[in-house]
Amino acid sequence: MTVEDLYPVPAELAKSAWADKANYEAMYRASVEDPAAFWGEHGKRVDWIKPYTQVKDVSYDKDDLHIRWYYDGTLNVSYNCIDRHLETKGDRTAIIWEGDDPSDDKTLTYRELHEEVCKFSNVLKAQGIKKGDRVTLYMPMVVEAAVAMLACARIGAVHSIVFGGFSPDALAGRIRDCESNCVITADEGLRGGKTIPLKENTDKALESCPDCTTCIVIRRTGVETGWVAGRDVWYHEEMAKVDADCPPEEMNAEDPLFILYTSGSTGQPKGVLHTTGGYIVYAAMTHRYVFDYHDGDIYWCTADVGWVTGHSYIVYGPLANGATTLMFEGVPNYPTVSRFWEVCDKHQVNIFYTAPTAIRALMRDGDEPVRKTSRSSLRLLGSVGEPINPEAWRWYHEVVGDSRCPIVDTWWQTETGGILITPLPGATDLKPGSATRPFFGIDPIMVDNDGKVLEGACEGVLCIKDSWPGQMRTVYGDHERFYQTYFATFPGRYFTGDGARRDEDGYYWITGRVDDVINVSGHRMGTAEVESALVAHDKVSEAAVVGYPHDIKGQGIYAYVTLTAGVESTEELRTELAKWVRQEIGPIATPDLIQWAPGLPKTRSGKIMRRILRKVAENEYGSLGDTSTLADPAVVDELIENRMNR
Ligand code: 6R9
Repeated sequence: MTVEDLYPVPAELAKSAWADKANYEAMYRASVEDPAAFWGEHGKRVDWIKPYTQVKDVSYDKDDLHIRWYYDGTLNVSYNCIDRHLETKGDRTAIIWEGDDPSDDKTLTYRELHEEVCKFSNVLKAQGIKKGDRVTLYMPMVVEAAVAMLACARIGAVHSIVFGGFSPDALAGRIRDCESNCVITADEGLRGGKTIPLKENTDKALESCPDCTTCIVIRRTGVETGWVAGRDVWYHEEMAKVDADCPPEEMNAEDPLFILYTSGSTGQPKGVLHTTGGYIVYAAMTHRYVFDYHDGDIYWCTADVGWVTGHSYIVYGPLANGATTLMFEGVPNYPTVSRFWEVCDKHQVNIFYTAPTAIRALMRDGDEPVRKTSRSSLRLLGSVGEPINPEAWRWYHEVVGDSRCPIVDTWWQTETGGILITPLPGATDLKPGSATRPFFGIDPIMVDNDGKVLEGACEGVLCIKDSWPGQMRTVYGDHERFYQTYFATFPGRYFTGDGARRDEDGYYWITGRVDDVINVSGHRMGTAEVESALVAHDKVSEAAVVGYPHDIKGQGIYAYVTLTAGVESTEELRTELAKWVRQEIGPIATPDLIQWAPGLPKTRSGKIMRRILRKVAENEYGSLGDTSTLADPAVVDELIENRMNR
């Protein structure tokens, strides 16, 4: 590590930040030495109806797996995100909404947000939605998405957001898995000037969801849509019928707040379940410290509310802190590639949080589209979703941040609820490409494949030793799968699925997934999901999917396809299969490269050797390693001969 590679904390920032180096060290030590005392204290960041007397009760044992925080306390998340700010910040902007079209924007104060949320809570109640019911949201990035989330939280319903890019089938599967009785959607979504037929997709999905009997529709573009009488209602019509009086429901700290489906290495997506008390404490505290949020700051996270980043760092964390949070409907390159920076100038954004894939894409267009904007309001930059390569980090730092703004590279997962490894801007010297150090209460441990704990500088699999309040509580409806996925591999620890390197300064460098999960533009995709979509096509007999390095997306999707006997391998079929996967799962799962593979490399026991497929996809077939256990080694030569990524 050369000296130039260290970006020290700016002295001014160390003075004004919530934590400087000494604070971080002292608080971190306290947090891991006595977690119950530490979190007992910080639980007071939120308002409780009945204060907790118990802080932590956790066991990772197979027969007794349970995670409980603040479990005898009661509270309401919507109250914490809205009502408690009304007295001092009622007229402060809670949400700045920036539409897809630059001329389309609006703001909501905390008081206005309160009124909307109370009214929509009453709409939900009028539709028969009760505490504990699961409500699916399939929505564009409109203010109503945040309103719907908070209204669910207010009445104790459990929301499950399905990203608007998912297909009708994917939506239906998620509605059925959590037995949701209500879906909230919009006529259409609007992104980058293109429409997304959300209501039409919902109609298709609901054909196979007989128990989902209510569909609330937001009018976004005004297009004509299908209508099922008795099931479909307009958001604006129902809102006109209710009053704005809706006291928040008293929830136990361990009552469910939301379910969010995410991809794993095997089978169907998992419904990650988060609960109320620990989640909101953790989201609020990480938002405050990681983004060094101070009253009055304008904060913008460019994620979609369909992903966990949108949950914790557009809606719950910022609003719990009384922040001004910006919601953006559009995309980075519409109408021009300067859009992000123009929005920063227009709304005087101070803190900007985005994904490496966006940075890499914008970097390709050069410095000028960035330089021509001011960005002088920016103070801090953030990155999330995948490892940020040092080249993109430096460009983000020098060009976007004018070498003035620290970058917080935040590592975390849907399962973790909030950020676990990250710099704190006033406390952590930065190294481009490293997520740096653990947040308070997080005790990372590195293990080798045999579960042996590694000390000092090392490379291995990243596990977390103890629990933290924002941790997921179960896989919805499948507690056994929760155990198997996260606690069976290295008993007694949370297994993250990520590989990492720890350097001599104790900094973590996340190297990527060690399981069959790939990360495409920061979106998690299980290779098994894409494979099962492919084999569902009648011309496909077998498929194997791997990731390969992609300049913009981080990883691209590379599919090896064995066709059914007698089917001809044509270019048309290639296009047809790509389209098929798009339809089955959604655009984010579209294979980038499809290679016809008359045979796949298998062991004698019939297991596909993915290691080989990855190497060929990476165009690194010179280092295939041991192929002697293959049933038919000749398959490999054929694969290399016809490789797609040259
Ligand atoms: C928040 C989110 C989780 C996976 C995670 C890891 C990758 C996320 C990262 C990162 C390196 C970072 N990941 N942030 N890798 N550096 N700063 O993205 O959640 O969609 O569940 O994805 O994303 O591989 O395991 P999720």
